[in-house]
Amino acid sequence: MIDGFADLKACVFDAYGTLFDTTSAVAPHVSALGAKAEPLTTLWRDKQVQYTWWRGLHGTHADFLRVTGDALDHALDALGLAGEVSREGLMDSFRTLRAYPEVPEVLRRARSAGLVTAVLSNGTPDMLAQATSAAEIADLIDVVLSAESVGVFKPHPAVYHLAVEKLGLGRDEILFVSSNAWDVHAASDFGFRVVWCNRNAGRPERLPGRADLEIRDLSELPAALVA
Ligand code: LAC
Repeated sequence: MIDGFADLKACVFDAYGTLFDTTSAVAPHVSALGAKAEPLTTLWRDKQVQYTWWRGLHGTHADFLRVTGDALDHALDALGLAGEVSREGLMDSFRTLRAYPEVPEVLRRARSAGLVTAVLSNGTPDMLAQATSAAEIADLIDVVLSAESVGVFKPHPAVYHLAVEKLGLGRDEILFVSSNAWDVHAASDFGFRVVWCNRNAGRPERLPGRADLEIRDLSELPAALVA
């Protein structure tokens, strides 16, 4: 077991990119998008994350559904796709993303290891309810926490504090799991134990905090949770 993992009480997952495959939003529309499917996937996600940061720094919060739609509109415009593909179809797909295949088993194994399972995400409560239900994992998650409760997005510390407050645990009793490197660094700097699910073989950011453990996909997580 990793140093410090014996005291863990909860396993808290980021949602988008970690439990849910954001590339699956564009997948049903590939025939309409052709070669622009991949650039759309990347630009949409990049702008979505950038817009959350902009809103946080500028102090002008809007919920994650609005930010996701704004990011999509920018990406469709930038790629010359406005009017060429169904915006509403793409937004519907984002609301019902597929979970990565290993997710249900990993949630079950985290529970068997005695941990509370939770999600801590920028997504709105409605988006998270819809996504967990569509992916049939809602019953495997004990607590769903949305940044909407604090009106600011990650990596603001108020969002990580929400988990401490709602779970009633110390920072070092929480294991936070994210695929997003910037989220990993922030959660670690906040005081959580952190696993980086580094699906795309990214290099570490030059930011405060560090992953306690780096894995390639979530199927490697259960082994780290048992002695
Ligand atoms: C989330 C984004 C950051 O679920 O992936 O909060």
